Amino acid sequence: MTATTALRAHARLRPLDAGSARWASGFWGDVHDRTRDVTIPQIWSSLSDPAVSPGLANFRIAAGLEPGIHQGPPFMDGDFYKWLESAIARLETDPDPKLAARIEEIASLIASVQREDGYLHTPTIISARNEAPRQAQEAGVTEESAVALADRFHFETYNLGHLITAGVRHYEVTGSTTLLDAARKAASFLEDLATNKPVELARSAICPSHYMAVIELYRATADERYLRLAEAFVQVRDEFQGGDDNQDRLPVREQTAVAGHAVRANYLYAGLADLVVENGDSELVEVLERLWHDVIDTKLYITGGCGALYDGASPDGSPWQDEISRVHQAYGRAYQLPQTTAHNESCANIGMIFWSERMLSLTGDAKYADVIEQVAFNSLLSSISLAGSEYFYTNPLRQVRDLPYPLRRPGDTAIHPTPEPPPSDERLRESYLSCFCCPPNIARTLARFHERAASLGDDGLYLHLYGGGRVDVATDDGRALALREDGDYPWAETITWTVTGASEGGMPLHLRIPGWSSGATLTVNGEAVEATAPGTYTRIEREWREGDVVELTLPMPVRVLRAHRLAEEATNQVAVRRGPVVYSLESADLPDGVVLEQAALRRGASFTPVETEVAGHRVIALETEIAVLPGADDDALYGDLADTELGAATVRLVPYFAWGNRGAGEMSVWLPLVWR
Ligand code: FUB
Ligand code: ZN
Repeated sequence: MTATTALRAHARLRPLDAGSARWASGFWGDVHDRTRDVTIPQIWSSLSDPAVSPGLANFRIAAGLEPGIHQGPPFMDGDFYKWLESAIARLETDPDPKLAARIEEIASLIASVQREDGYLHTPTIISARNEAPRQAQEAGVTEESAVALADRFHFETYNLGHLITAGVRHYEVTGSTTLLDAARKAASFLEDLATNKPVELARSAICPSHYMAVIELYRATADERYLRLAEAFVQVRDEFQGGDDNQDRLPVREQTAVAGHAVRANYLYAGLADLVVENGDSELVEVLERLWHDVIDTKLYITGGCGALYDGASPDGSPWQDEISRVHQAYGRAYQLPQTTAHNESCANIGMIFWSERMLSLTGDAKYADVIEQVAFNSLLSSISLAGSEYFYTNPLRQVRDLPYPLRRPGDTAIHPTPEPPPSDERLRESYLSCFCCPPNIARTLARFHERAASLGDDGLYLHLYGGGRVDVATDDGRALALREDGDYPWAETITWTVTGASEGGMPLHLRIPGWSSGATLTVNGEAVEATAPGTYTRIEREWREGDVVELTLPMPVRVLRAHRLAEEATNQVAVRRGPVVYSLESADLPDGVVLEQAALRRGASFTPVETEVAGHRVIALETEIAVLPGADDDALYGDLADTELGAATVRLVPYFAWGNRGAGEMSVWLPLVWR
């Protein structure tokens, strides 16, 4: 297979489809299998069971197949399409005729609900079907749910965006045009808005999945209308004045700092990066690089989490009160990185992968792949249980007992209330969340995760992520290269690629030397090749022969990391990382009688990687001796320090992504450090 499309005029690197790059073994191979066998079916069992979720029922009611009213949040349609996208991805990697038939049936159901003008939003359509407008008129009240784009928090464009993406993927994978036709109609609806109702379009661009979507439609159809539509999205946005919560207080090109809802921000900038890959708008590239660095240099958690705040106000510190508005699930100030109350919505972390992979495609700069890896091994995987069937909405860096205030859970809003949130200190992953945006987002991201493994540039094959891949690529000039990756990354330091097929003429191979690494070594058929600096790609150019072996060793000493002086909540604390994996200490691994805040790492203590199981799943833990600090006698806000000796205990730190799989308990990524 070759790269997926001839478009992407300004891309340095082009993505590969599942026929060209796959996770086939090892760490990501296991995640792939789990996504296929557990996550995708588990989410379907929720969405298709009206006793659990209105996801499917809303479409059936909208189609007139059963009576009822719309239930769930207004973005439930979009979340249903995201599951569909994950199931379509599964068809691509692991064909399944029964699933293919079910997807086609669902596609027909969706298409049957769509209005002739392309609009599709089940709350409105159900309301119209139930004659709510007429009843409301008779009662003399306004029935908003029956009016398209009446309220920006109806999330119509978000829903249409995900419909378009699912339609494109369905077509690309199966050749069926059922959902693609619906996608085209949806794009026509958006086109009409751009022309005739630009304010409504700009106002309703919340969580703008449609920016990415119309570029995908452009790539699938090569129809320039959709590229023009993406450009119109930016233009109408820039003429509209909203607030920082939705990144529309300032025109995009004037933005210098990322603020507001982190999912919305990351989706917007990912969509703009997609646009730039097509139109080469160099001013926009600069804006995106500046904004990306604002996040990475000052706002990204060590786990790759995005969006520090449950709630805040923005712009920060403005002397003009009228200018300030509420933001939620949002990026905070530079270095404002609370731990227990870190919001870090799973969708936001995924959004950072989307944004970074597009920047990587645009520039070929390995720093973007570094961030994709950082998010992937930490905050992406933390958002799903090791079993693959429970999900987090928020991904904090610390979990403490007896928290005296509630942390709002997904769904605890006027739009979609959750009746009885569990205590904040028993935050555990759940199999169903009433605000269901994250689980199917996790599913589609993992089901398509092979797309981040490798890509093709004019100058050869680039391998970005390691963990059990297989690559088989060909270029238009007839050169081909196939590789099998073996190893136990991220647990083991050495990754081996064996050439399983090669054409005459060779194809340069570029291996990413991660930014976190130091002292990487590389051999080809046992002969040393110089590895380039961390944060670059090492290019290997030769005439490949079947059976050639490339071996990359990335030393993984355990690193003890500090935070910036302004990251106050991490003052005098450290975090532990080995390779790309960030570790955490859980109360389940503390001796009896020792509580989390008593645990301190020791400067100079050794950390021994040990193979262990967390909830029956193999991980590499780090064994170390900690200092046990004196505990507090009571819960007074302030008190004298106890005059006792430091204790000691041997504990195991577990990968952050594995925390919370052993029942309720405490956890922290950042820990105090004592000099012994
Ligand atoms: O926009 C859809 C979802 O709504 C987002 O992912 C969540 O953050 C919630 O605000
Ligand atoms: Zn979400």
